[in-house]
Amino acid sequence: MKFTPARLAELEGSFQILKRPALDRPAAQRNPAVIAKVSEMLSTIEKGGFDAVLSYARALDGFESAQVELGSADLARSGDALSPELRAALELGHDRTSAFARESRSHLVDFETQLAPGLTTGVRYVPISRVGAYVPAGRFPLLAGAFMTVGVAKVAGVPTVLACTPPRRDGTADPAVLYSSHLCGADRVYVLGGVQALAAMAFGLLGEPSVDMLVGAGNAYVAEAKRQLFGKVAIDLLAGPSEVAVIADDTADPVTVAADLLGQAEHGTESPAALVTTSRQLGEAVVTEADRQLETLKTRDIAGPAWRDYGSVTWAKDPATAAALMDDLAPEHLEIQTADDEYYHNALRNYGSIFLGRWSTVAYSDKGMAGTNHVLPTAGGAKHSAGLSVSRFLKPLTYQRVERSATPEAAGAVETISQYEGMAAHEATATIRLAAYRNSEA
Ligand code: HSO
Ligand code: ZN
Repeated sequence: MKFTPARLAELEGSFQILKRPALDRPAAQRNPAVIAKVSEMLSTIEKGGFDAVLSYARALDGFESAQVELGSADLARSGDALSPELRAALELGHDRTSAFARESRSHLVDFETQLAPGLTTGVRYVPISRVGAYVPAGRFPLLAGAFMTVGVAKVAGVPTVLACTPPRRDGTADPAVLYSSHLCGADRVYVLGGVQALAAMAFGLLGEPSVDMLVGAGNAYVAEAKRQLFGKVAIDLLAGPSEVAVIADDTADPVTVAADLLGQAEHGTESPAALVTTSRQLGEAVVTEADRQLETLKTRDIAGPAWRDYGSVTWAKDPATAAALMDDLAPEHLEIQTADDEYYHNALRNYGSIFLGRWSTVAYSDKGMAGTNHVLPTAGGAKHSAGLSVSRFLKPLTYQRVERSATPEAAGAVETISQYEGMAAHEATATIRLAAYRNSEA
């Protein structure tokens, strides 16, 4: 998350950077070594099939003879290993994300319209048939991951949803990840990680036909594999390091703002966190407070370098400048903690998901409690894309029904256009209909 120099030049004199990131390199830069490694792995797996998948699993995950494919009975049993509190929390997250997805689904309504006499056109929403979800469990097992991908796909009506999640050191998957996949109705779950998992789903190496779409976040290798498989399959988006940004004014609490910035900085040492504030005093207090909180934070080895290298605090002279700066950053997550949150809600256009008011925090969405999806565009992708949602799993398929009465106008225009283009065969399809129209009764 970096301001673009042109935008900064435009706003010159209206802002001041109070804390600058230590590194200038964008966190989401693609790494040539990763690109080359992924490309080699994909072609090896495409040629070598499931054996190649297993040998990568062994080499990269130290995977031994654990069970790769889990059926619904194994998944259902995974809940037994969890505390009742954790089960209840996961059930709540699943209930809320599926309720939000169902409500979103209900607003995507098939329609039909008559554009001219005898010309009816319309849309039918049809789910993608086969989806493969990657449920990451790298440094942290992200337990709500399946809700956002598997669960939302199921609400969209996707008939077959496969999920892959990486093995732990002992070759088994995290039982809480499995339980959340079970709650979502995953059809099958495979204990497979990284590039080999995505390749196995995309090339149809799991005793199943290949999937039509790959979804879900992961590390740089996972993102690169999705990028290289795009075209063969659809993908949701290419997620880089998770990001957070906050707009706060003098009414905000520096302890809360600092905690929320560190909250996402914890994802990785390259996770950006940006504060834009109309109060210098608040900005300075957050810098002090973040350092203080880092002293005792258990994950300070990750959040500390992230905040040092990719953390920023910028003072803006007024709300309009703050909004312009933030729209330029286009952050994945955006919190608003001000006296007039709705001003920003109305003014801003570029963000993955917005959290309005001091009681809203990104972690609520991260863990499924807000119902919204946590698979969101990063690295400025919010300028052109929104996050994952039920609509992404539905194809708005169009249809048209043309009757005799619509023929003269449509066919005449098609003849004229086709003649100009030199497309004689196209022209003929209209001409024969025009002749049939003239020879038939109304
Ligand atoms: N912030 C991540 C999702 C997540 N964080 C889940 C914690 N758990 C991407 O939106
Ligand atoms: Zn998070």
